Amino acid sequence: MYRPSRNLVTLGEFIIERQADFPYAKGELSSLLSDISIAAKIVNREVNKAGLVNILGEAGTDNIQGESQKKLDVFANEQFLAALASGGECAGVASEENDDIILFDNHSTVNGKYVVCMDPLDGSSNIDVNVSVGTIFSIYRRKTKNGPATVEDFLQHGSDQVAAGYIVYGSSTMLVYTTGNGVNGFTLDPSIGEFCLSHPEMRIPKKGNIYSVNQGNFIHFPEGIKKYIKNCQADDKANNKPYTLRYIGSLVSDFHRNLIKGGIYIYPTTLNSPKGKLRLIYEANPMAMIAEQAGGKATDGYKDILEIKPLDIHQRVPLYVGSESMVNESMKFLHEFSDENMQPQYNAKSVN
Ligand code: P6P
Repeated sequence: MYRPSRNLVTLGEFIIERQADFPYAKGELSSLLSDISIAAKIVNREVNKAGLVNILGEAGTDNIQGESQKKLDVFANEQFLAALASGGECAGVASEENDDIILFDNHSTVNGKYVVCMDPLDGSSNIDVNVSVGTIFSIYRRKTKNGPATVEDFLQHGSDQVAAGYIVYGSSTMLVYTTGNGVNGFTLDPSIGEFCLSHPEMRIPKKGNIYSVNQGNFIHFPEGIKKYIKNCQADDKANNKPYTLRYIGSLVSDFHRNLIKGGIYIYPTTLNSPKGKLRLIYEANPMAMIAEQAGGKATDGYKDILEIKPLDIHQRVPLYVGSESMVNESMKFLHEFSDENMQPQYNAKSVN
């Protein structure tokens, strides 16, 4: 009986291996995940030379090959849309870069079984200062059966996601995803151009000592979050405090570090973001699915993110995500010290 001698498992091999988790799937989800990984490799190549591109000319000008240069987030969006359109499994995309849903009208994709919500390049303002950025994606089976997808296909509860993941373009490039059977991380090996399994069965520590929040907004935070942050800073060695503040302004990177080390990421309501800043369907929901699948928790401060019914594809929500005990502790402070009226109300009138 042949036994492979190498212990390297590529993303493609892993997806095929795990296909058995989906008894009725005929490989469509596997193929869709592979389409995303191809676009990720192309985006990675451009992100890694972004500085060079800036030297060669500003976005909007022509590069030495005479191609018009695009802002990297527009470029990233185009790569993922192209890969998903040609892959044939995806009927449409809701993207941070597009006001409305993008429907693929070539025959194979109009009947594609899935739709994708994505933030093609989250944290892109960090590109010019060489700080890690990321792509976030969320996959649903369509609710509509034939013909073009409709916006209802994209406004499903996060608990209905069939897969969620992110790519972090950092010191190394990693793809982390879940299909509801745990979380696995793959590191891109540029020498072979493959994502290779490097972090099998990722679990977030129940407790951590890292909190990630933009303290510049402190005076506009709910009273309970002000008190929670002060509690994180307390001189309380018995409870491993003061915690460490780590916030780099890139959700994917802050989330990824906290997933590995334990910690909490908070973007609460603020004066400038009364509904929170993060977007429900292509930032909060995928991160919430990953967090829960890794043993963590994700809420809007009151309600599980995955239980919120989206009303608009660009709807914002407050986000508390990470180690379960830290999310619970932050919510205890929020409920005890904040005005109940601060609780997010989800109605069609104002969602953004
Ligand atoms: P602020 C990036 O724009 C982003 O959506 C997240 O990646 C990041 O965590 C957050 O916004 C940063 O927002 O207001 O702290 O600059």
